[in-house]
Amino acid sequence: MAFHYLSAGESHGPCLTVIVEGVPAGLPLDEAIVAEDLARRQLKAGAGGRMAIETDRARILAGVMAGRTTGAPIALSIPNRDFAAWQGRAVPAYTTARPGHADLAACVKYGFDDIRCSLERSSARETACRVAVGAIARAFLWHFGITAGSFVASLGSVPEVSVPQAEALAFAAVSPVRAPNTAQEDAYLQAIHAAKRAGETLGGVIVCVVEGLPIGLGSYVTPDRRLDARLGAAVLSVNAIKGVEFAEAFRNTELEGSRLHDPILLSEGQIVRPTDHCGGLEAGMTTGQPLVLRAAMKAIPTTLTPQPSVDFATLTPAQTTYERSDTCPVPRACVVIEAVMLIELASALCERLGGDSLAEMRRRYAALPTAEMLHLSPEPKVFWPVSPGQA
Ligand code: EPS
Repeated sequence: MAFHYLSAGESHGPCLTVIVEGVPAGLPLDEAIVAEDLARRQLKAGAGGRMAIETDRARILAGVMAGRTTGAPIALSIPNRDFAAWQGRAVPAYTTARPGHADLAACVKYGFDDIRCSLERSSARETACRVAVGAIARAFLWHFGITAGSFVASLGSVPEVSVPQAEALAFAAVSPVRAPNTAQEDAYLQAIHAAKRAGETLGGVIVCVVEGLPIGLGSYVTPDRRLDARLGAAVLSVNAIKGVEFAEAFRNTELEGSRLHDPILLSEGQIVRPTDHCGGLEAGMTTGQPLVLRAAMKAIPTTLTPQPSVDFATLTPAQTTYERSDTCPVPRACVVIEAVMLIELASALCERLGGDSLAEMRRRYAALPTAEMLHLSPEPKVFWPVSPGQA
């Protein structure tokens, strides 16, 4: 499978490690390319003290020679700077589970007597690995004119406003909270400030848009090849993501069929789709329109405000305790959503094209069929001849 990855590493261990296989040979790649996306994930607004400690930089340990991928597995390592502070330190046991986190189920499932054994891995620190792999996918897809952007559509109780998509993406790219415009940016910053003062956390809705996709990535023929299902699974695998829709799928249920679906029109010999209610996917395949995914991120469970729980050590009622966390990781999570989507799309493009090197794939890409090439001259056929047993 192309762009298949496996990460390892704890939040406060020495480093995070990720191996990605199936990246075609010949892709220009260096640590600076990966560093760009890692820096985009490290937005300070809404982040806790940890972001001031880390300056994520991935070392490329394998799979790249003379500035290009070789087609061999790529190994990356991202040091945890905070490791130094934890090294050799006796840490008090953590035995009161946080509602909404992995804590309770993980201790029961794995038999841990200290929640730290699960929280170190269930921490969103791991998303740095996904962003590093996403940077490789982004660099690959760039050669085919495929790009991604994202913005925070709503945050906490600040409602969504209507902003033209291109405007929202351009503004968000330089916004400290990835807001779609100035008014939303001010409102998000205020909401984060208020939540921090109140010892609370905030969720939000993230919109990710991928442009430049060819028609026909993914397939309808088997459930596992449906790109909507694959993208949905990828995005739902990100910490604290609880819901996914393509375009405004839930609101679109209010529209009747003939008003909902995007007309197929002919304009100067070109097949065009004037609207994108489907969010760029029909029957699990790309339509060639922008792919629009919306993800709901819940308010994260580590709150300064105590929550009712039970202390496992004494089996007595207890309030959750707090060491350090983010107030609102929604702006940072935008970059993670982009990454997991780009990884899935890079994989689907490799499947569509076949081939082992970027140069070979670019030649194949140029030869992909387009809608304008369709000239059907069907003849009557017997699709299901009567077999002898049925006669
Ligand atoms: C996280 C808690 C915080 C976050 C962390 C995710 O870390 P710490 O426990 O060290 O204060 O900052 O996110 C990252 C470290 C990161 O790189 O995104 C959690 O509990 O999930």
